[in-house]
Amino acid sequence: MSAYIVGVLVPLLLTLLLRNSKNSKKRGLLVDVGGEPGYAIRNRRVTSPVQTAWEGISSLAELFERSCKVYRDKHLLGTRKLIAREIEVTKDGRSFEKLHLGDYEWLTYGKAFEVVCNFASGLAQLGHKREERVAIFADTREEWFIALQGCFRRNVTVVTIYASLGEEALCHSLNETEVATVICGHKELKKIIEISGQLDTVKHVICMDDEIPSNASYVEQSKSWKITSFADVEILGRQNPLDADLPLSADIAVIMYTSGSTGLPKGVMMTHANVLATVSAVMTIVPGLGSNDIYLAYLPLAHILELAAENVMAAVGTAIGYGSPLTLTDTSSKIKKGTKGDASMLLPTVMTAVPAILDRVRDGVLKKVNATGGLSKKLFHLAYDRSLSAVNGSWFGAWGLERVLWNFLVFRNVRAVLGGRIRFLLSGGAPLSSDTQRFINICLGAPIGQGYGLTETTAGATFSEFDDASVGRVGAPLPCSFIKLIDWPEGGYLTSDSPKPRGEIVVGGPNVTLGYFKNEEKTKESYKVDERGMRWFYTGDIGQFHADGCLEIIDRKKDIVKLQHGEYVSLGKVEAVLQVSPYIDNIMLHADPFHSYCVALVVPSQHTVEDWASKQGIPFTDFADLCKKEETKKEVLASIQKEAKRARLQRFEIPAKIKLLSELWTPESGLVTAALKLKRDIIKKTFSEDLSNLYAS
Ligand SMILES: *[C@@H]1O[C@H](CO)[C@@H](O)[C@H](O)[C@H]1NC(C)=O
Ligand SMILES: *[C@@H]1O[C@H](CO)[C@@H](O)[C@H](O)[C@H]1NC(C)=O
Ligand SMILES: *[C@@H]1O[C@H](CO)[C@@H](O)[C@H](O)[C@H]1NC(C)=O
Ligand SMILES: *[C@@H]1O[C@H](CO)[C@@H](O)[C@H](O)[C@H]1NC(C)=O
Ligand SMILES: *[C@@H]1O[C@H](CO)[C@@H](O)[C@H](O)[C@H]1NC(C)=O
Ligand SMILES: CC(=O)N[C@H]1CO[C@H](CO)[C@@H](O)[C@@H]1O
Repeated sequence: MSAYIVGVLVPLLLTLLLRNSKNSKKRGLLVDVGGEPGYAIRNRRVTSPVQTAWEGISSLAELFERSCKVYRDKHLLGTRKLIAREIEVTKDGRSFEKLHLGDYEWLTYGKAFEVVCNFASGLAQLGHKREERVAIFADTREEWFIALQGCFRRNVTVVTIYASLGEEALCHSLNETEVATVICGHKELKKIIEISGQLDTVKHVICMDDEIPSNASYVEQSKSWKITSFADVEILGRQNPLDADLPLSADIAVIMYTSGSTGLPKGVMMTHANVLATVSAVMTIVPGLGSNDIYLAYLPLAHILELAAENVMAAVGTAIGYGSPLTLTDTSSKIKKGTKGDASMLLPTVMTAVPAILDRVRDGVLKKVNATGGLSKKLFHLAYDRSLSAVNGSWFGAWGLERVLWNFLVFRNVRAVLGGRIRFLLSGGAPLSSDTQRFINICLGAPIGQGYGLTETTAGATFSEFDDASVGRVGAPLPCSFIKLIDWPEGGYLTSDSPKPRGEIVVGGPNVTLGYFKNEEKTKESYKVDERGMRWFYTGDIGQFHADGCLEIIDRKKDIVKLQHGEYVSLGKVEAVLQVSPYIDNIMLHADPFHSYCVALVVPSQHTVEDWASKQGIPFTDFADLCKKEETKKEVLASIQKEAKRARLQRFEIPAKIKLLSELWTPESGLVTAALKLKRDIIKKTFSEDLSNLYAS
């Protein structure tokens, strides 16, 4: 009880004594640029976009070599030792794989450089010619990074493919880039073997795992593929070393296939200069980033956010420990009960995250707090509300002491979930809701750098600075980018809008990629070079600039639908609002010009709905059964209406009818991208019948 009293009194006193100072520093400045007229902003620290932060370094291969010399004996790559793999069978007969993982085993920068050189030599000795392309198709792991750097040392272009991409997209990307060598894990090799009949250019496969699928010999005979283990390639290279064959800055480093929301994926061509510019810029986002930091790597490396982040870490001497989304925390689904998750083993100081993951962290914490009830629940909410009003002004404001107190009393336990040492989070891939951003700020006691960028801009376009305590914005332009807004009159967004200029976001600078591989037409649609020689990428996103030069994403051209009576509905905006409801795990709003109202497909949160049903005494056999019940639909709809009201949505923006779906939307199901963004067209197709029923009923 005394902690409770201290918790109330001390903050009150502190508030009386100290005041927050509101931060209004200019983060981005107006800049005069060429090309289409618009409203352009640059980073306040540079007058022209940065190309490299290191003198004389112009490619990722050179950067890596430099780093390995400078940080020789520091840890670079860490992987957990597998102690045991167990199958756990639940009461209802379903079985789950559980892993017992040990401590991290590390490669130093010096040792990693040797391994990379060996791999590079081994790749050449296998017979892979340097003008041929390599594809890396695997989950995020140490070998992925080594293979990437190995290819760079031989000026070999790497094709990256999301591990969760469907068969058709996989075939398409391997075929289009005429890949000669595929580097993959055991699991992915099975997929590759299945589609081997359609792959005519593949000659070598390098398997990261020592176990090779049993019918691999089939493709070795029928397709005369050569399958070699990663370890053997390294040995081959060690015994037959070759000189490096370093690329130039304008050479293509990566062709990244993005899991587009529609149609077949497009390969974005990135030069070494592109990625280097992003790395040079993003490095400045995390204050003091260096060899005392530890980075937990678990997002897909085939995603530009993670690829750029790991290259940043390796450039400044940070240690990279590998994990996976399913083994992240002690309670993650693949972690054996009673053993440690990746975060509590690694004790990272820096992490990247996508909003969907942060939303889950938030929901998980709230659920746990709610379940404890009583005093600790009250204390949590008191601490949270106090911190919320304090943090609202400035992150480094005068409430530092109070924060220490709350951290000690309440949030310490929350922080422990991610190891307790996180000092910075990088978030990107999709807009983060303000609620979640605040929640993570407060509970983890760490700032979030929220970034905006696309594969086409090599991730880096804008990033919020560590001392920016605002929410819902994506920060000022990175030092490697200019950001310009241009009018989009059809959508009603103009750069002359007051008080904030609005328009389509166009990104310019050395980080803007070359375009889409073998797709001149699509490249011409979205990329333009202006009369001053600067490349610009047209994002299709709608943004507005705040007075301090920070960008806020407010819409997406494609996602705005005009209803029957002429009102515009922004699907993304409404979904973000409704997503906050505890009843909703995922939601897709649907609108079309033939109706005057919207409808929605909803995957309810199983836990919340089942809890509610139990309390109401509603009988059900399973979740699917519950989703079919009229009462459930009513309850979820009521919650939707509540959130809509809170966010002051217009009546036509609120879904009039909903359909509850009991199956989760995962990247594996193909309904969302690896970054967990909705694939609207595919969801629409999959549930077309449900949608027409919604409009019909
Ligand atoms: C790197 O490879 C590309 C494609 O094969 C080639 O055009 C380029 O000249 C190479 N760069 C160097 C420095 O050899
Ligand atoms: C692979 O590409 C070739 C041309 O490069 C094309 O003729 C063939 O149809 C493609 N195959 C598949 C399965 O996409
Ligand atoms: C490889 O084995 C799996 C099952 O063991 C089988 O389903 C598949 O058809 C086999 N593939 C080939 C190409 O033989
Ligand atoms: C928390 O628990 C209370 C009852 O103890 C319940 O009414 C409420 O909906 C719960 N909130 C969340 C977010 O789970
Ligand atoms: C935070 O500040 C804004 C204005 O700066 C204000 O509108 C909002 O109510 C504040 N929120 C809290 C929780 O104090
Ligand atoms: C590779 C690339 O696009 N390089 C361009 C980067 O931007 C500068 C101007 O900012 C151009 O001169 C380069 O050609």
